Amino acid sequence: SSRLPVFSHDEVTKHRSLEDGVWVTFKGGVYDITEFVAMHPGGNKILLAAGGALEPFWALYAVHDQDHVLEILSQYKVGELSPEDLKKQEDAKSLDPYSSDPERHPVLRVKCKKPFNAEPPPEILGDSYITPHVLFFKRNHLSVPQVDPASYRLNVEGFPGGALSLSLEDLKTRFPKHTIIATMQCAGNRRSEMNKVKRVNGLNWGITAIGNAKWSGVRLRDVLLAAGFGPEVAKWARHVHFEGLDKDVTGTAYGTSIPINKAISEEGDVLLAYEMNGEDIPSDHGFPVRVVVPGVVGARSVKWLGRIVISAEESSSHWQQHDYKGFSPGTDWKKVDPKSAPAIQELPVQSAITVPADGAVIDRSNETLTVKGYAWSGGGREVVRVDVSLDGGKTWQVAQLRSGDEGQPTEPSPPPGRAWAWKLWELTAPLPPEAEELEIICKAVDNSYNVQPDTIPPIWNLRGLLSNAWHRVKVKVTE
Ligand code: HEM
Ligand code: MTE
Ligand code: MO
Repeated sequence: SSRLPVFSHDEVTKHRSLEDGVWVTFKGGVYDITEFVAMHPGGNKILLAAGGALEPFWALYAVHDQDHVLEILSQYKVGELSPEDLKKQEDAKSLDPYSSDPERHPVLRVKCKKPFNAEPPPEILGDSYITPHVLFFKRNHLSVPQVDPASYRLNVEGFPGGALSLSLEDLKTRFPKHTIIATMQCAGNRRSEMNKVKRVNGLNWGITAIGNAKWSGVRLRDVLLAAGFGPEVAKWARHVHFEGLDKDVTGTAYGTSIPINKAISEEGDVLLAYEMNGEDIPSDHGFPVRVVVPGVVGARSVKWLGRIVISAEESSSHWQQHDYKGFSPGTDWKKVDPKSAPAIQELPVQSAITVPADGAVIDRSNETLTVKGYAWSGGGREVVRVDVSLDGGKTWQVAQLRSGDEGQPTEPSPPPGRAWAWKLWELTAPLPPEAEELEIICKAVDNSYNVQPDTIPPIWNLRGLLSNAWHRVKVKVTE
């Protein structure tokens, strides 16, 4: 049998660049991943492991703890690590950076433990207009930082007059408190449906990487004005960068940016929030201060906010420049050029069915069927209608929309262009006679008359983002 060569740790460390080749070790195997570097969904970070062990990095990014990742790695095996060096590596196993992450509710469906990513069951999400924080989806790229509220400082930088440093107390006392109800949706919500059409890379979110909360804090606009925003700064300022206090192995913080017009506009309602649903922001959602950019993809609502920088340029971070962009269905990992697409900001119109669940069985003795769900659109566009079909799209009925809990007073209509919150919807209709299986579909229309695409293939993209085709569930009807 053909035995692979044995390499020492010293030999492996010589291969740590694209010129000298990129080698890594994993569980005693040696891999030459030079060719894979450009195709890596996590970007250039992969080079951090060059010339050494993957384990400490994959402990931080446990998204790699999946069979398909190991399959990719196995294609690049070139040898074995010497047994002495393997033992040294095992002795040096690093501490778990996630040991201080908070407790989470057991009802959440966990997509990835480290970093923690989870979403609630659909039938529970659809039960409340305001999503309780324990049920609100959690999307963390890194471990949750422990922030001491007493020593917390928010640094606001990039202004000609110098930086502004604000304590939590400063934020709460020096600026007016502002509250909005806003829906937050991850760019990867409903990725699993795209994944079924053709494999995509990313957390396999169902339909509930979305939630609606009441956020209170100060307007970003007020803080920018206090830091020196005025006509002079407006001449060159184009973007506002946000940096979290969560840092990766290189000390790089989670970071991203939004356009200045959204940040500074009174109608933009961008918040530096210190409360979620009337309580201190929970640690998973950004304690003590997070950005809430309503109408915009969740990725821009930076949690554990440490730094704001006003700039002529977009953020240069991985999450602004490489991730969270949309591509053509024809673009694959070999062809993709991140510079060719703009960063996702406002999201397209979305809706999904939370009840009944796909595969549910309905008793024929029920004369009516109730279908429920959520609908939302980005950019402050209001959902004006949700159409529901019980027969795979042949006929349609209009669902009832609501902005509040069942039987409770509803929230007043938002001012034009500031519809940040979702609507819950419901349709009760006679159970179609005779049908043994129903294909239930929903689709929403916003006030720009934007509609959802009917199928996924024309919007499929390699990262599985912006998945907003008609939502379809199949149910069985039994005697
Ligand atoms: C994501 C493969 C090394 C950081 C991914 C994904 C794959 C992959 C397939 C997408 C997984 C999914 O979402 O389904 C690999 C292979 C590696 C490697 C084969 C080694 C040969 C590394 C290293 C780092 C890293 C060393 C960090 C230092 C990341 C990050 C993501 C990622 C940050 C994106 C996670 C997100 O969605 O935010 N990698 N990876 N990877 N990888 Fe790697
Ligand atoms: N902010 C920091 N600092 N770190 C993160 O990993 N994740 C972003 C955003 N803000 C993230 C962050 C992404 S991709 C989303 S979808 C939302 O937070 C999720 O917010 P939630 O966990 O409160 O639901
Ligand atoms: Mo996200």
